Amino acid sequence: MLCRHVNFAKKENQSDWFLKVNPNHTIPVLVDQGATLCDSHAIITYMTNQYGQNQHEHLYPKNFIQRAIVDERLYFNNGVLAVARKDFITCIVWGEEVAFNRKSIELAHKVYNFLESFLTRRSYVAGEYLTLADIAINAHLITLHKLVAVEEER
Ligand SMILES: N[C@@H](CCC(=O)N[C@@H](CS)C(=O)NCC(=O)O)C(=O)O
Repeated sequence: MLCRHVNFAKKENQSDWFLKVNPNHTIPVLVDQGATLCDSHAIITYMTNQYGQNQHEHLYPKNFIQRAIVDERLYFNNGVLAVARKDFITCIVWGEEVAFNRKSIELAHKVYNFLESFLTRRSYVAGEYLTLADIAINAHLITLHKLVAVEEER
């Protein structure tokens, strides 16, 4: 496997070579078996299906309903959590002068309430085992937490 670092500081994701790979100029990107995947959720589910060993099956269960629950959380991560942390990325990572949007802060609290409702009943966001949903949500949560701190106790 060949890994290539994309230098955001030099806006390499806007360069000609990268735009040929992903016209949407986002990372991560995976090129495998002649196909290009430009979304982290598509990448991790594909990687687990294609290269995951049997002992890692719990990460993306084969059972249809359990898998649907993991998928639902992944869509939530992409469609809700990612939107809530957009201001953070724009301001901190891209250095743009944006005032944090009040609606994003409200959305962050809604996201935390939603996650809380899962985690009070279960140990992980999609059940009793660690799944791809926990890994994907954690990646967004650690940056959103910098904008709107998660309360340690309620
Ligand atoms: N839904 C995509 C979102 C990817 C995304 O927004 N990546 C950001 C970095 S965290 C990016 O590359 N932004 C650069 C840009 O939009 O130009 C995924 O999960 O892969």
